[in-house]
Amino acid sequence: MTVRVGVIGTGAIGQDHIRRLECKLSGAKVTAVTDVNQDLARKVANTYAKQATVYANDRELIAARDVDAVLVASWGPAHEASVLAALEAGKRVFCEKPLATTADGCMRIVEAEMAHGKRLVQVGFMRRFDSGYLQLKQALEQELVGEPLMVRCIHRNVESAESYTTDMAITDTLIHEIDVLHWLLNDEYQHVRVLYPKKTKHALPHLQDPQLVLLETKKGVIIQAEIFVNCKYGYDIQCEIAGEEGVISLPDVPAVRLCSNGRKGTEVLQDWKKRFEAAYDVELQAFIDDGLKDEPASGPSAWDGYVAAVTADACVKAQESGREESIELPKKPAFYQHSAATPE
Ligand code: NAI
Ligand code: NAD
Ligand code: ISE
Repeated sequence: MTVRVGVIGTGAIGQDHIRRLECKLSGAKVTAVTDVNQDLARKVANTYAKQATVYANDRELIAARDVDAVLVASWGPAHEASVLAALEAGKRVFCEKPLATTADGCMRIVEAEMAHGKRLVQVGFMRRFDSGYLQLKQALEQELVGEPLMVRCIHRNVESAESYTTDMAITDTLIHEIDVLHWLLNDEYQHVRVLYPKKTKHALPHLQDPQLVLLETKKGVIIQAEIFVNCKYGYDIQCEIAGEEGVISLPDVPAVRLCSNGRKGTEVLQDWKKRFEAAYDVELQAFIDDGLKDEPASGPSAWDGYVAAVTADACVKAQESGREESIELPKKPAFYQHSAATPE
């Protein structure tokens, strides 16, 4: 059996996902694509999925009889409408982060999915599938460092586009730490503060970069997360957890060590594509496997998307106020209590 996938948004990550569905993963085939930029959609279909039909918009793609599941990789503000339309049609949907750009939008998706009665949505929080983060999770569960006390994270990008704004440091970038850290720590966020250090000369006038986000969890763990999206030297993701009995850190990506011309060192990756390539493969294969078995979606859920959005809203509020802001979440509905791929 094959899951026939329709892809909405054929930009950077849409193309990447089409390639992995067509060439790397098993049990899937891309039968449809669309993009508001129709020329791009045609070009991408022609390059990576010649058999796919190019649709004029997301609605026509979702309605297509040869589309069993939908993958949303358009820009963030378009996600909610496509996900709600897929749910209305009763189709599985893998949605890149953010699930929606507002907490209310995520809640509308949560409500639509609960009304449908079966989990159909998986959010593209791929770090939960990354072997390094999984090793950290296992080490915490085995109590190798005892109770976690403090976390230090780094999320650096080489440079940001002109369209990237100060709030996107939270909603587009920190959103990955927001998702993965509460899952790692098995804890909930309580307060947040955002500090603005001296601004880099490489950031455009409208962008505050770097930023330092201080999150406190209900169990009292303090997280210090640096977001620096014009760091120039490379794509760098770090995470260190200090516990009562020791410290654990995210493993570095294996890379050849080169000694030459009086220097010793390794190459630094330049973007997210290679850094999380294996995690993207595993997250999408999990989505396809759930479809093949006709089981509820087991990856990061619409509720996880909602938790991330509520937390991101509080972080943006803290950016604007310069003060500590609280993060308040309603109780997790029973519908979302169990999730095989993302143990709580
Ligand atoms: P992109 O700008 O390269 O591609 C987005 C594409 O969507 C564009 O081709 C655009 O024309 C199209 N599009 C926008 N609205 C649309 C709509 N309503 N219907 C159809 N097509 C539409 O952006 P990129 O980098 O591919 O990002 C796409 C999504 O993937 C974003 O939500 C982003 O946050 C997420 N992303 C996730 C990453 C991860 O590590 N999980 C990494 C990069 C992006
Ligand atoms: P992109 O700009 O390269 O691609 C977005 C594409 O969506 C563009 O081709 C655009 O024309 C199209 N598009 C926009 N609105 C649309 C609509 N309404 N209908 C159809 N197509 C539409 O962006 P990207 O880097 O590929 O990012 C896309 C999404 O993926 C974003 O949500 C981003 O946050 C997410 N993303 C996630 C990761 C990750 O690590 N998980 C990495 C990159 C991007
Ligand atoms: C991008 O959308 C991603 O999701 C990347 O993982 C992140 O590093 C980058 O900052 C975002 O813009």
